Amino acid sequence: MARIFSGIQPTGIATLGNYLGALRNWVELQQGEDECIYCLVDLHAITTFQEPAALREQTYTMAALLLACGIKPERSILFHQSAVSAHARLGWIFNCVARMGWLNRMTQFKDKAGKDREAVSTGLFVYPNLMAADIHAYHATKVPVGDDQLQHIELANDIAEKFNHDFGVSFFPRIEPVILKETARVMSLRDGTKKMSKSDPSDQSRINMTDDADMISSKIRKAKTDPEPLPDNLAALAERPEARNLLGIFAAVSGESQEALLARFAGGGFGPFKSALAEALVAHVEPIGRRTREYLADKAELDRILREGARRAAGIAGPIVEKAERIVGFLPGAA
Ligand code: AQP
Repeated sequence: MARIFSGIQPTGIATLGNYLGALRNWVELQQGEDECIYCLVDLHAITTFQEPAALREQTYTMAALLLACGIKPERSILFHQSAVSAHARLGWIFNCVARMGWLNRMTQFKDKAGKDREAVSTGLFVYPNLMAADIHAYHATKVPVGDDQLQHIELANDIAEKFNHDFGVSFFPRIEPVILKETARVMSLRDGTKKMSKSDPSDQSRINMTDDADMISSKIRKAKTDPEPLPDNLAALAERPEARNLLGIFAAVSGESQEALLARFAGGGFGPFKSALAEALVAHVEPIGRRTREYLADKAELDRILREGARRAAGIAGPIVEKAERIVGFLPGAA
């Protein structure tokens, strides 16, 4: 049995991108024999400013959404990161192991900081060290990720290797990224070259997993496309990112292949295609939104689930991080 770790930032409402790229795979992984640990990474969330009341609400909503997607708390460990101090403790040790040069190469930092590198938080820069700590604190060896996260997994392995080498131990194992068959990269509805993001300033750029039927239909109707009719083959979509994105979404939520969908809609404009897509999306997303609202109506139960998850998570990570602290040379603290 291996241990799987994955996290999501409570920086907004999970989008269709988060769902197709991560959450539905998390649910599937629960069916296997590996132990699954799923974390609401609120420490990561504050690397960009979060209004405190909003952060609290977003954390509850994300917990409710994961449950609504099918995460079973009796099967998987579900908790919020700040509740388990092992993450921050190991994150600090890793800040002292990772090298500036390594972090300078991280493309996600470059993307998120943009031209304003001097003004972003130092937390955003060391984000990958904390991500490495999240995984290594559990000796997790499998991490389901999208292709955008592969560089961070490589860095987590470099950090573990340097730690092991510097202290003459073989304490942290190698991590294998789990690339799931259809780790779809879902793009913005406004710009097919930009990833769909829960913190994009434009709500029209994304489908939130809590959007109702009218909202989903309206966003798809207004989604950017081009004036050409739909072609009869995939190769012809190479230079049409918005059309390719909508087709990818349609295939992912309907279970039909992209080729079969093109065969059905080739030669026509986007009108009928978008109506059928909206219908498929509503059938998929609306029940999840409804269940999310049901879970959200009982915050005491969400608190109970998260507290129990944190207790189990701390039971695994606590002893591992304590051992790392002894390896580093820290004296034991309070029992
Ligand atoms: N558009 C996407 N398509 C496919 N997968 C995606 N993921 C995110 N966006 C897409 C996957 O969702 C998981 C959790 O992501 P995260 O919350 O840790 O951070 P992120 O990747 O930065 O996601 P967002 O939505 O863009 O958040 P913000 O706006 O806060 O930065 C990851 O496995 C990710 O691959």
